[in-house]
Amino acid sequence: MNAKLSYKQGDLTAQAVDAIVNAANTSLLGGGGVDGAIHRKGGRAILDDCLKIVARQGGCKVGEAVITTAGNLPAKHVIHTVGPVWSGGQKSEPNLLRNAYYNSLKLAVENGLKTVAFPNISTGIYRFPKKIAAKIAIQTTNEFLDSEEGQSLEKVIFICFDEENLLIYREAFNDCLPTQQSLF
Ligand code: AR6
Repeated sequence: MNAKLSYKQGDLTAQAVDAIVNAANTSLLGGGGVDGAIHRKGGRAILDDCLKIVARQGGCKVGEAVITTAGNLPAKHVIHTVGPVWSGGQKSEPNLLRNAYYNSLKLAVENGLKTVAFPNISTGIYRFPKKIAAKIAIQTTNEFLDSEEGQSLEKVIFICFDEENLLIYREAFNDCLPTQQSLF
């Protein structure tokens, strides 16, 4: 496991990082879950930026990502990505979830950001099985941090909100020591 990668239980909207990632929907106009919390606490400025993006490109496709201000939140930016709705696993859901993590990280790097916090995308209202989602999230992010294009990132953290995700991430991280420690 890359040493820049970590997890903790908490509220994504309270994280003072360069970017928090929103589990948005294709309309970019807000919704429930973590999306609702981000817009509620971040204020109107986030929606105004989203509306500009909608006018320009008509929303955000599943697996893609866009960036806005974070308004009143302690983070500097919000990266909005759209995870897939789980409908059995035969509709490219794993690939689309991978794309959501990858494109969010890529956008962070393109904007010169160093610290990023993710929620457990698609595992709430979109019903993606939490264990599979965690495996995809950790693997995609770990590979990105190890790759050439991820070198400028300093910290990526998964914010687990519900107890079930926290336990899943704890187990996954306990199984894989940070790469620096595993040398000994
Ligand atoms: N901080 C961190 N994680 C949170 C928070 C929070 N404040 N609140 C919820 N979660 P969900 P999805 C966790 O439903 O499944 C919206 O209506 C939650 O426990 O927010 O990708 C959008 O507009 C879960 O583990 O997102 C879309 O329509 C994780 O965030 C749709 O929901 C994701 O749950 C997206 O569904």
